[in-house]
Amino acid sequence: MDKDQVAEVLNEIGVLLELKGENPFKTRAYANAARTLEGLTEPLETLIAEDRLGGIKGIGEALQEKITALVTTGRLPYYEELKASIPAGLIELLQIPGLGPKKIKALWERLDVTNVAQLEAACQAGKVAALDGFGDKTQAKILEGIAFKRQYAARHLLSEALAVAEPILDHLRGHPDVIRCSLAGSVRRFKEVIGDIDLLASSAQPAAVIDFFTTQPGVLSVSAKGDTKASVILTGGIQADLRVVSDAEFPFALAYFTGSKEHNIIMRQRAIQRGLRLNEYGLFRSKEETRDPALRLPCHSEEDIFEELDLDYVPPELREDKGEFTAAEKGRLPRLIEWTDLKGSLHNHSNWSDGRHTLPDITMHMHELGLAYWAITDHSKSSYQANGLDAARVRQQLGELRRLNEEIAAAGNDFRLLAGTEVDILKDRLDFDDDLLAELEVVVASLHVAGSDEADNTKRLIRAAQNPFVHMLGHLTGRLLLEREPYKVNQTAVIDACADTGTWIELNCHPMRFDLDWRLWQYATSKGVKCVINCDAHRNEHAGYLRLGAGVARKGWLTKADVINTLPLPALRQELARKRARSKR
Ligand code: DGT
Ligand code: CA
Ligand code: CA
Ligand code: ZN
Repeated sequence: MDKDQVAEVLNEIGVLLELKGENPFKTRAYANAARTLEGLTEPLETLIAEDRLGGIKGIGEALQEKITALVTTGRLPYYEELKASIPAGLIELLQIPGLGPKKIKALWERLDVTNVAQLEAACQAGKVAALDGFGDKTQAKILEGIAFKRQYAARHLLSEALAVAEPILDHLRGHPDVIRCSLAGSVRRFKEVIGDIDLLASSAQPAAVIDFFTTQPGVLSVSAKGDTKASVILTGGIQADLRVVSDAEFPFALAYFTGSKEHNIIMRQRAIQRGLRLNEYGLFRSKEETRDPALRLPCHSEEDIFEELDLDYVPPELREDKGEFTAAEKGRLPRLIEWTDLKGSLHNHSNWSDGRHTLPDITMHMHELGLAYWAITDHSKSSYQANGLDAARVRQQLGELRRLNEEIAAAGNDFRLLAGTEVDILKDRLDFDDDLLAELEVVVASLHVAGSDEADNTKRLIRAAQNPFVHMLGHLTGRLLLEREPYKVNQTAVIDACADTGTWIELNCHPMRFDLDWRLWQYATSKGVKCVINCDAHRNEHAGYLRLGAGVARKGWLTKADVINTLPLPALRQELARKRARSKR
């Protein structure tokens, strides 16, 4: 264990002792020792090796023994026994704002409360207010704290995190004391669902930057604030952490706090293999843990760190220990797609089904965005709750789209609407006949009402892929992140069927979907399956999902060549014709 981890254990021991009602001097000694350790400039390993722990003020014999055990073995039986002697739920109560060890001890002893649920029930029954030293006000505050905790402990959509983090990042960038700053953590890695937001800045005036951060608009409350780091809760209940480091440390801290943990572990091992040490403070010419600037290799960017470890630069999205090291060693990392490579979206809705905007509105908006094409794929008739179109209305819409395209062409513009459908995959057939599908330029097939049987769902999707008029499968698993589990389906079997039939698979970039999942794209492309990054837009604003979708596609190792809607219109039309031509042969 390093000293921060040891300090954390000591702090926790202090709290546990307080919960047990130990005398305050003893409990405070642990908290003090923890603080002392955090302030040390030398690694604990060195102090122990040279037998100098005892020379540090406030660290007596008993503490020396415990610290040594933690550093050398990573374990401390005393701590483990202490922890086991207290209900786990009590420790969790400590995270509720306004509840300290003393109050928790009283609740435990007098009301037999040992977890959040029991505490909530006791508050609602008015039992907490009746206790000596509590009262109505405290009880109300505890209930508020429980609600708050529940909200921010949750996980959040990437899109929501970006929406609150990016403005703050922009403000930080504009602050005169900020030299460099960046997102870090899972948000920088573009995980579809995130725990908290991590921000990193470099500055010679960290305290000023921290003050600025904690007073940003959108900060609901400040959970922790020190000289170089702070945690706040933002609108929507998302926690954000900012760390401020020196500019020399910035690249190392950025690499460290970007993670993932799994990726970091391999990076650290590679450093050790080269007789170096890598941590959040630097890459050091040292065989043991250190943060001594004199031993630090001069890396000015993350690129330099990777180079020192004989690796090509690994983009943040790929830092999941899913093959990036093998590829980066051999110079075989893919050149990832950029969102500006995308020329349009092939799965979108209009007010003809459940979309918001009219066809002329959509035309104007997407043309103005600089896109080359936009497919209208409204729902088919079985999706009656989404106002799905029957065959007659599809043909009527087709006429309207032709007329709009003629207008666009007459005005000398190259932008085009593409006529399509999102046809429902029913139990034993598609919602439209092949004759109608053959009249449409773009056909997306989606399973909207799945059954509970995996084999059956899989069979339905495979049959859809086998239809020569179906270009692509939409949102393959139907998942809604943080809301609805994917339906049961053998995804690799469906991918194999798409490979066999020349069917594309959508990466639906609605922020609750990102379906097909990024973890499966390496498999899909290895089979030769192409991706289509689709907005599934129901409003014009949803065109912005393309940027998110491209980020998630990068996470799936996708290149421009893997993605159909990077093609300009003439080439796209050729590709759209390919599967149909193949079935005629
Ligand atoms: P999240 O917030 O749950 O979505 O995921 P992350 O990856 O943002 O995780 P977080 O916020 O706990 O920490 C940010 C990064 O800091 C993480 O990706 C890697 C680094 N990190 C944090 N704790 C550790 C650790 O104990 N060991 C290592 N190697 N890295 C860590
Ligand atoms: Ca995080
Ligand atoms: Ca964090
Ligand atoms: Zn749709």
